[in-house]
Amino acid sequence: MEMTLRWYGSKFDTVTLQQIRQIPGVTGVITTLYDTQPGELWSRERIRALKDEVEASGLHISGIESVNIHDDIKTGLGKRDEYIDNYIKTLENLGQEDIHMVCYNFMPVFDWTRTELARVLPDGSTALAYTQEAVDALDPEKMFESIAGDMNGTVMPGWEPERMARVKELFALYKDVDDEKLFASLKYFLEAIMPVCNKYDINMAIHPDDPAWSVFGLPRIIINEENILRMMKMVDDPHNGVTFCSGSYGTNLKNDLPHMIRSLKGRIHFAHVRNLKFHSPTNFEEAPHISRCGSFDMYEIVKALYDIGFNGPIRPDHGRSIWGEVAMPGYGLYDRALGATYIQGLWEAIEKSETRK
Ligand code: DNO
Repeated sequence: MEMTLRWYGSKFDTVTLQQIRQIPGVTGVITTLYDTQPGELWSRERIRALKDEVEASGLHISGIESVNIHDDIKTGLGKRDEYIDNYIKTLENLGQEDIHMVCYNFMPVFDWTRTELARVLPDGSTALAYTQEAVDALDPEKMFESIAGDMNGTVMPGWEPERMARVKELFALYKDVDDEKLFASLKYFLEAIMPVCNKYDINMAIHPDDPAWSVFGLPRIIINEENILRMMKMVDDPHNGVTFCSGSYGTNLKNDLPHMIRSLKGRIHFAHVRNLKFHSPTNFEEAPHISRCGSFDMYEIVKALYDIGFNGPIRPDHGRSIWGEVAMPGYGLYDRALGATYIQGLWEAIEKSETRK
């Protein structure tokens, strides 16, 4: 595995490449052209400029999170073929710049959903949190407004104000889209892009829906083992793989995370590792990474990744806000740096105990 950190680019991130470079063991960043819109073609020049900037700091680009998918592709409507062509050309440009992993998601309307961005924990730190009760009580059109005040002036991925201004229109687009239709759109998209992925050896890593169930009555398909295996079989190519995100699949306590990792051997191209603490099955917060602070056995998660020979990029996921840091919720420096060193500690211990047997 390679330890990485997500970075949104110098115009958007409160964390600098120089700071990331000083986190022990982190050698790469997972980044994006954050100001591009879904459906837009990424030029080779812009990709190269991003790459040059990252490399000048002594790091490298380990993958992209995300090249977002236009809603016409997800719904199968409108200009989907045009947007797929742009996606293919973007992948080609990434491949030519030697970038080989792309994370994306197929969630309708909302990307990941949290109902609180700054729940205060007993130690005074704050964390992102979710309660189903809050979602059920909310008019979906008010979702953005309800959390916007806690974004610390940042633009959060999937919650871009321009996108949220169109929320009503977006809901209307998905009116006739159910799980089957979404699966069919995903298949159509994957079949179209696999040739370019094969040509440039680009691993596509679909991100799970977070939380891993339907919100606001919208279809959600990347939620459990059965559905991911279905997705991988319907376009059976090793480049069609997943981002294993413990914090997203883990929202549903029925998902057995180490077991899922083992069943996805060879197809996990990217890993997000984070812990959650549950107060009830539908009320949880994003806890510090270490096992004793949350509900997951992080040793078992990392051990499963080790056992399947996972060798892709891995990153700590959302961190709490600690030590007074003001950053994009979930994406400050300090708690994620602690997460990165903790995961590496687990990995080293597992590796040594396995190889010295
Ligand atoms: C949230 C992230 C997601 C993820 C996208 C991938 O913090 O995990 O926004 O990056 O769903 O496309």
